[in-house]
Amino acid sequence: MSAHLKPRATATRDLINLDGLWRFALDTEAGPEPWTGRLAGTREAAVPASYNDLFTDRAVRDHVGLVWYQRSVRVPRGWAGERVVLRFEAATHAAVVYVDDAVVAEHVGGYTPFDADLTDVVRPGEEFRLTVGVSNELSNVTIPPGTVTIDGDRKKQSYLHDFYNYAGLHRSVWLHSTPATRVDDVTVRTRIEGAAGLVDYRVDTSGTGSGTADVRVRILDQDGRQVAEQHGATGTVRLDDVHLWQPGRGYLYDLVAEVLDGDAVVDSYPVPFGVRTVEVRGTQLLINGEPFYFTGFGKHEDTPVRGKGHDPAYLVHDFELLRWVGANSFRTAHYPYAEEVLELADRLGIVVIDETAAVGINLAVQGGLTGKAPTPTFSPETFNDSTREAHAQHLRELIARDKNHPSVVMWCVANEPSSNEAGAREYFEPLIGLTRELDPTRPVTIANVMFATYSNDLLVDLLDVVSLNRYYGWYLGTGDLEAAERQLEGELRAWASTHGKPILMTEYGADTMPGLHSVWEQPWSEEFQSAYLAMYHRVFDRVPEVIGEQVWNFADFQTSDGIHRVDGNRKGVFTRDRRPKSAAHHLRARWTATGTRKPTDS
Ligand code: BDP
Repeated sequence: MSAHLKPRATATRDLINLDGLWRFALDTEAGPEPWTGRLAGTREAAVPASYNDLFTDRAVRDHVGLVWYQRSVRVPRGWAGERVVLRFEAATHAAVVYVDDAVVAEHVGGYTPFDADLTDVVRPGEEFRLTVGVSNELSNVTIPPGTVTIDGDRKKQSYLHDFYNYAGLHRSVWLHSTPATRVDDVTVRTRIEGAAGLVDYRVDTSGTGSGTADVRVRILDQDGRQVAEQHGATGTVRLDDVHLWQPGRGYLYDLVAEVLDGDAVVDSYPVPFGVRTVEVRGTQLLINGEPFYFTGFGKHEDTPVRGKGHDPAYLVHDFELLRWVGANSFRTAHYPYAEEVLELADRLGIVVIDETAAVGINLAVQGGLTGKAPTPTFSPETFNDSTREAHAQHLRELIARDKNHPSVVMWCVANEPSSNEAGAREYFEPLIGLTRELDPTRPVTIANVMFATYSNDLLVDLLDVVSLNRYYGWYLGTGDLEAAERQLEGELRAWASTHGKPILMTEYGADTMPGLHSVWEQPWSEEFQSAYLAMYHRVFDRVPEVIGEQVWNFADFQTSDGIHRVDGNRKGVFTRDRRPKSAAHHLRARWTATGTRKPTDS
């Protein structure tokens, strides 16, 4: 069952967090039907965390297939008559959930939440055995894709993305109650009219039988003072003298959606929201009518030991480093991040480009790197209608979860697909259309790969912003920043003059070993990284259509093993443990002066 509202404790809802240590076993050790009893073995795994780096056993790290998590859960006595729901914020990449001996949920997609309604299978006051099988297997019809091969008695997995395929229960697990008659979903969209904010809202309810429930919405300001109240499941609330949500100043209101039975409040659920607009006009992206210049990074959810497990300490520290370095934005490369990340971005006013997990819809890159004739990316045997349907479902779940976050200003439908290849348009046009249908308020983009040029890209006219990932001076012409400067400028100007759209640099960067220095600015040295970034910045400042710069990457991150990687990808401006390389100081000087306006704009 897909999920909309994040579980919260409210006057009408209780919430229990199930994080901690769970029993853990690989499918190869767990025996048949491991959900029917206590899991074999003595391993315990932390939730939330990737399981891969927790243990010293390589068989766990490299495991391909299912792993099992288990714990017992007691339903509170007081929940009689309530709906009882289990919520997984993320199980990467697919999960099957058992309560005692029965399947209660299955979900595919590693970065979006899902629910299991347990109302009819558990009893208040009693304990149940919760067992979850989590699979890390990827295929041509999963998002992201991958390939599993059999090598003797082992399964091996390869994939087309440049980050380690961490898996497991990466985010919190909750047990919560809701009233039977309840708020199911809330959608908030905002407009600005002079000094007023217009809040268009829609509240979906369930369990109200054939009668229509009375819905009330109350708007509270950041100090908790009620500033508006209105009845009706849909409507528009006007907020005079509104406090706008601004980059760097994340003012939030709460929309409290209530289901009433006479005077009694049957259910109550608050949705934080900000009043702001986003619009692409000409070659600019406007937030609240003002041109916005993006500074920041493509990030990853990646930390030592935890892998992709959500960690509130790293969240706070990463945002603190963003502030320190003067960044005003980031892209959730290459998958939706934990919702807590967006909530903090909402509060702090950090601007987010929200990306799907569709990374690696591209067989041309692999062909190019191995010298073999490329396999077509879009074909019945490779990425096909079923892949596109999985991608569509992923978009539905992403937009359902993130639609109300003011920090999110743009959807990124994919990273570096083969958008110059036959079939790209047939694959992507319906997905871009679906994104716009699900959310007509935000611009849509795709992070473009270098092989898809201003003259052969098949998707650019469908998108609002041209987002480019480019590595002149690194993958192309390594070390020759003079040539790179000419090529980069030439390409940016060609996109600008051919397509007349705003251009956002969503990736540019160079692998850098911290502590390696060179008076000649040699590749891999800290000096080279700074010189490389400075060169890109000179070019951005000369090309008026460039609306922002997001360095690849915020921090070093783990990848699969390979001759191009030294314990992972080293393009971080910070190391994996978040220490600055010297380029951080270059960025800090530029971005603290930039704020939200392009350095060349006065
Ligand atoms: C880009 C990808 C990104 C990689 C980066 C790199 O979008 O995921 O990590 O290249 O090679 O093509 O560092």
